[in-house]
Amino acid sequence: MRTTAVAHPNIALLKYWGKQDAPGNLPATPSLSITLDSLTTTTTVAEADSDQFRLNGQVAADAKVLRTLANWRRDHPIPPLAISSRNNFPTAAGLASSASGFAALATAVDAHCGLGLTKAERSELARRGSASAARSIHGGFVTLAGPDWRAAQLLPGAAWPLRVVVAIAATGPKAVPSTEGMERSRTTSPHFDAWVASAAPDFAAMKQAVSTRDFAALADLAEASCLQMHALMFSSRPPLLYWTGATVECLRTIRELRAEGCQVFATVDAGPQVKAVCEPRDAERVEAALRRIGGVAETLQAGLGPGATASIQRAISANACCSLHS
Ligand code: 2P0
Repeated sequence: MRTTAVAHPNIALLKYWGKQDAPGNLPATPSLSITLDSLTTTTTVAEADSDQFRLNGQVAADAKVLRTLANWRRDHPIPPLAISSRNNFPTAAGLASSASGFAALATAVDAHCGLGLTKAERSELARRGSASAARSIHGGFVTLAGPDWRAAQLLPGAAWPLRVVVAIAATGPKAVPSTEGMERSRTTSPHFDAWVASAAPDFAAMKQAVSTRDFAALADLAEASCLQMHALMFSSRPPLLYWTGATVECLRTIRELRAEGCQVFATVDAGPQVKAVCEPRDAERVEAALRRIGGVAETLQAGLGPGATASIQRAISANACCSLHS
């Protein structure tokens, strides 16, 4: 028996950067994200003699995956697993591959081992692997906030079908992984307490902007959260600078487009990629403008996508199998 799960990355519009000084991989701040559609992580699990992990076809000694499985086994009966995971987009380059990765893994393990988890419980499992992964359990607009730190859907994607244009400025893995970077910011940036203090009112305002489909308010709040997070990164010691020159050019171009009347705003995560969130009618114009920027290797577009799902394949004979969808 094998189980395959599919999950999509999410892009935070209100950012999570920094953890609580407590067990459970709990964020220090609430966050709000959109789950994408065309970027996909597909993860298959099957029982094995010992845990094995392959990423994009290569054996990978991923300590975070093995540590997370050990953490899950404290609460759930999970046998040794052979795990094979594939991304159809660059891994570990600020495109949220750990979010879709741990959401797919939690979903595959839940279905494969018959754990019978609710979505909220699956979100908690995913969060223990990577906090942003808690949000990829759900589709559309998603919140992750205390006190339980289990993600919830705020609005389905179909209710406000925004588009996301991604400008890829570099495809290599990032210099400082997110977990290490956010711990550096928490312990060294003089602005960390101000970041945490502003999160609750910004979260309430952004929930309101999404609920009322107020694009201008969402744009202002999302750009402020993004730039405040990068200010936190710049002010860490040693500083975290994930941007390239192309990142800055994309940000400037998106500002100009907005000034010309395009319904678009920018957000950047722990990498150089720029995500332009826009109304569908402006997506082609935004993509064409970003593609012209020197240093932008490629652009891609996504819509808002669904949450993570799994299907179980039971072998009946060498040539046939049946699928059960959950
Ligand atoms: C986010 N990021 O809210 C923010 C914005 C990157 C920038 O969540 O330590 O891989 O595994 O919980 O979830 C990236 O951090 O970190 C992230 P861990 P994660 O999407």
